[in-house]
Amino acid sequence: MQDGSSLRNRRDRVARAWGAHGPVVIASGLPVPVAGTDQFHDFHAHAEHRYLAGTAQEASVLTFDQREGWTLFAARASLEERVWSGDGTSLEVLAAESGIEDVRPAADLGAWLEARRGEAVAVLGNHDFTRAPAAYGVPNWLALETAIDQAESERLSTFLSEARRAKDSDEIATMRLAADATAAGHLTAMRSVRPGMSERELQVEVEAEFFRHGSARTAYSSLVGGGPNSSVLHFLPTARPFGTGEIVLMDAAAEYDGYAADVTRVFPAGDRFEGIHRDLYALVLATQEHAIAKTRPGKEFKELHLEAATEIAAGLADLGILRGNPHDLVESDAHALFFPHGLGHMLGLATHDSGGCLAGRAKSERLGLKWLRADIPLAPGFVVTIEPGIYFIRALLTDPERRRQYRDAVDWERVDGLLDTGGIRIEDDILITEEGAAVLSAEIPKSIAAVEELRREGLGR
Ligand SMILES: [Mn+2]
Repeated sequence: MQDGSSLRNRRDRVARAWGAHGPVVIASGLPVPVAGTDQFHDFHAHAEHRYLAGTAQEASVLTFDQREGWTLFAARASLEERVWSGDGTSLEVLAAESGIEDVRPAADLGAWLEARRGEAVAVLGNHDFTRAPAAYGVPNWLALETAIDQAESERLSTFLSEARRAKDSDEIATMRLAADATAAGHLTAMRSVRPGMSERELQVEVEAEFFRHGSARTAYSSLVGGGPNSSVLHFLPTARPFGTGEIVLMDAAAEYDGYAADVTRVFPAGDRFEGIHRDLYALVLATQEHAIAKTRPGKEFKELHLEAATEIAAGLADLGILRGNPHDLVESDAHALFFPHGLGHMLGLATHDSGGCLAGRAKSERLGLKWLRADIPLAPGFVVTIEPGIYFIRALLTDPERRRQYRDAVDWERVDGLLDTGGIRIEDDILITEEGAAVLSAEIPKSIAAVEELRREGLGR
């Protein structure tokens, strides 16, 4: 999706934001071995390298020098690697993909550093570069006596995180493809689930559909929890079968060309949301839709979070689970016993993308705010998730200390009867536009009527 000219614009924009500085080295990262085997973990190029180079090669280094501009140093396959893994991407192809004219073999990086002897270098990307320079083609690292400017490295990295907040048109197009593949997976999974099917079997259905739609891997480990397992915020699927009358929480998304989607849906294993599940689902959905409607440039994400928390507190009070005024309940973090995480986070080259906190803002230690991953005024081009939830988490709700602290704010007898309820989260990916917001994952049904219709269809009723 990225083309060379838009990558050149991106690099120019970042170089201007950086201002005056010495040479910069931005490493992609080295393959990470699986200890005790001859295997490697799935390679993830560092987002700073991928963002600026537009490529995701192992052991690659992008450099910048204000006099000479950008150079990409790429690892060349050894004879053994060519036999077992193939020749790898040619320098010509890398030049075309990155829009960088000056692409050289990694073995030339030492000479580039030698030519800058005595200048302090900023190191960005994967810092394994300074621990294993030989693996990047620089065996004579110590002899080069390269001085690394830590403060400058941090300054440039911070600027880069800020530059990456607003996505350019290529990035948005790629994120739409990630959302489309994700939608295909969710639709298939929501149709195919049935009582007796296991969490693992549903994971297979959703992921297969991502891959059929052009995704090379999932954006994160797919989370699938049935029944009480849905109350675990990040539950990895097991062989446990879904029971009749249970709900399923599925938080799963495709990665496309390095860009993540991040979507959660909850649906019945049967064809209807029943009882408390129906009430809680309606409350989470209304909260999510109101939050999306208020999402626009200039809106403070933390404010959006606190408004959603207040709506959840009011709804839980209406259901007789919390007691008191919703504003007081949020002030005392009582709502966070049921909604402990943040309303959402930045999304992009990482699922929890960089740049979520405005410089100078400290993270709160309050239960209701400590897991909030974004504290920033929204601006056009940002992509965030909006994902309120309500959970019955035993670790929080059976803790004697919390029961004392929130003695009057919670109807504990009622909570005792609901401990196996599970959890509900509804999550979409939101692009901030000039006028407001666009929901990238809008194709995936979430109204009770639409979800139940899909379930009836799936069960052939
Ligand atoms: Mn998320």
